[in-house]
Amino acid sequence: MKGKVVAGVLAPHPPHLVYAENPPQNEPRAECGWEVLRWAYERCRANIKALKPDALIVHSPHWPTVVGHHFLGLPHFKGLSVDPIFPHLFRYNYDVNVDVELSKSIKDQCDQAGMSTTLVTNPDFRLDYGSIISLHLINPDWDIPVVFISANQAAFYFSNEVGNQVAADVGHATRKAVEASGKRCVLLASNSLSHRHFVHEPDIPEDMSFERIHHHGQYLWDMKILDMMRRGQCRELLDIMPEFNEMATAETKAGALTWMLEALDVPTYPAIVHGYGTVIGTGNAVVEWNPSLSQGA
Ligand code: 2X7
Ligand code: FE2
Repeated sequence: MKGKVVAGVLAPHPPHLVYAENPPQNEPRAECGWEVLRWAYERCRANIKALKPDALIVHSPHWPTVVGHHFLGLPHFKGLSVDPIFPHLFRYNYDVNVDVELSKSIKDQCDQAGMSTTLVTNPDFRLDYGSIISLHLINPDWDIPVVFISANQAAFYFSNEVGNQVAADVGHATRKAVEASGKRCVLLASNSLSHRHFVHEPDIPEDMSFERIHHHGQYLWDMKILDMMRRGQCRELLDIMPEFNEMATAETKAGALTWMLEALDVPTYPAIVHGYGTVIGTGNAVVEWNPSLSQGA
């Protein structure tokens, strides 16, 4: 049977969201915080769980690689993930099962397309916090095998246009590998939208009286992008992605959203925006592309 990308999620990874959920894996404790985004994740999580996917595939800016893309080549990783900027919010004990077969077949498809790839076989390799956070928020039970894809830094070393193309190429390779695998997969683009953030934090990090967008221009850009998603204008969105990255200092610069939209074959049906909220001034949205739920898909 032909495999399929059954859904894609824009799954932002501010560590604050895991902190505020107080899961047993995370050491720090919170009182509350960022509820609108966390409730958005709750709704999205239910839809994704109902699909019963065979694997979750995540692309994260916090696994940056300069030479090509890297993939996990071992079935199991266990360790402590600490956010280097917010260690008081995120010290998370992870225990992750990898779909190595799928990981290697995406790598092979990238190789065949002429890209440079590396397979990670160091059992002590520390998994990036962006991937861990998005995966936790979509599936806190951790009962679905995962594939991690690193973020090549072409946008930073060359240009936003080159970065967008590289991410698109990995998206096409991912789709081919999923189809050949016979598996039903959900993709997670692990990133915020606009990404300028405040450099001071309140004494109580979850004090929501301090939480707001960093500046209005950033908010306007986020709303434009979300409006395009809701209208099914993903091709147009990909066309302006380089400008969005520049103007909103967007975290999409590292390629996760482009990768996912291309792997979804550039949806023309409306996305489900579960919610938007700021985290220390950055713009974040939980958005789902799920053809089984969207009219016109
Ligand atoms: O990595 C992040 C992020 N993307 C957004 C907000 C705050 C912290 O970390
Ligand atoms: Fe981030």
